[in-house]
Amino acid sequence: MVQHVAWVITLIAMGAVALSFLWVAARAGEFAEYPGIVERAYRLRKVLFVVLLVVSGGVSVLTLGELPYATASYGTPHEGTFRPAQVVEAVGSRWQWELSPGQIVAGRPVQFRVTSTDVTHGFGIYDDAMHLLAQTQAMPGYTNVLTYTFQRPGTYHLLCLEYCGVAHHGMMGEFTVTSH
Ligand SMILES: [Cu+2]
Repeated sequence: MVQHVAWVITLIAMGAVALSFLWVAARAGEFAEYPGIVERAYRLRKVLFVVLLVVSGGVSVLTLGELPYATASYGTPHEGTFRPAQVVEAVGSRWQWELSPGQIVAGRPVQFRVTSTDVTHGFGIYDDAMHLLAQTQAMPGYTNVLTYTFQRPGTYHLLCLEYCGVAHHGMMGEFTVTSH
């Protein structure tokens, strides 16, 4: 039913677009009769183009300065603070998680390299209040990279987020994030 409605709306919209094209094509010659109107239209177009450039350029400069996601490294080489992310291998198997190394330091990005030895699992990282912090799929034959920076030391939990068999609900893990 919904698809039917969508199809009818699409047909009507396509018809409207086609009609407006025909209307413009039919009237294309008319405006040439008014002196100066074409030149004025071109001038307006130039002004609008410059406005568009200035606005889009400004918005780009203002919003693209910072990546909206965590970078894989900390600092930059020439700042002398470059420290690569902590790489942690995360392997899911029915019905447990294995992290190596199991020790993680707060304040530095962690690059989880997530895979599975059997079926697809959901690798979900939770804080001690059981708020989901980050997640990706653990798939056999693939390594999914998940980068996350733990801001506070403490105990964190892993839960499987994808049904993987009878003991799926018990597929939990735990790890500690230390301050240094
Ligand atoms: Cu599961």
